[in-house]
Amino acid sequence: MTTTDTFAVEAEPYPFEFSPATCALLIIDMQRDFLEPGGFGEMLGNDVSLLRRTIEPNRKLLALWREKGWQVMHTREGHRPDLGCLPPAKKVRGRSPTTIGDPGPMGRILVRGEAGHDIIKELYPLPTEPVIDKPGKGAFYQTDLELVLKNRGIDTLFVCGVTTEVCVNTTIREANDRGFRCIALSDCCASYFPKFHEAGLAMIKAQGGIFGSVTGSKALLASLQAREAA
Ligand code: C5J
Repeated sequence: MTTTDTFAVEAEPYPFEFSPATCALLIIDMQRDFLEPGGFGEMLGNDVSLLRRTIEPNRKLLALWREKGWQVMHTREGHRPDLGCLPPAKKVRGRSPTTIGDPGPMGRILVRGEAGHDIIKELYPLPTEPVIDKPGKGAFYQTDLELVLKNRGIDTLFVCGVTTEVCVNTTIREANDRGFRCIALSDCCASYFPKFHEAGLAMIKAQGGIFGSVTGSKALLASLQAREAA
């Protein structure tokens, strides 16, 4: 297969066509503080194993994308060390004694440069893969993601990461409004709340795919292998 080929993968609500030349794998916020035991997510009482289930399917997809030479991008949610990009309204959400910017188990919480803010080692970006540092939930808000995608000729996003109902959903909505075609990989996304994961996916694909499509990594890998074997 070449990058100028077009492909179709079984998806909901209907098969999803894409061209490798104009698609990117966008991996959202697979950060240590959200996923690792002993991180901020666990400190808040969340079961991080619900998120860790996505590591292996993400790893397989990332390996395939890299092998093919297709485009990969990563995001991280976090703030400048001086917290200049942290709105007071975001800082106080949760009314927790420990909030963004405070010392946490892996350094200052959601602060750029701190250990917990970094991406987990299993999915660590290569130097050639753009990492978008975002202060908000959506990856387009106050970042140069749109510019980077347009400069690379990308019109289609395969979206993975955490959490399904927050940063993944927000990013897909933002992308759709900006004219990008999006497909979420169900087993490569997760939430601390399984029912929110299901609802997050259901919202994307409802009403004829109102702002995106949904498939699983196995279906995607199978369709690429079948195509290769043909
Ligand atoms: C993300 C969050 N990445 N849930 N953040 O979804 O606060």
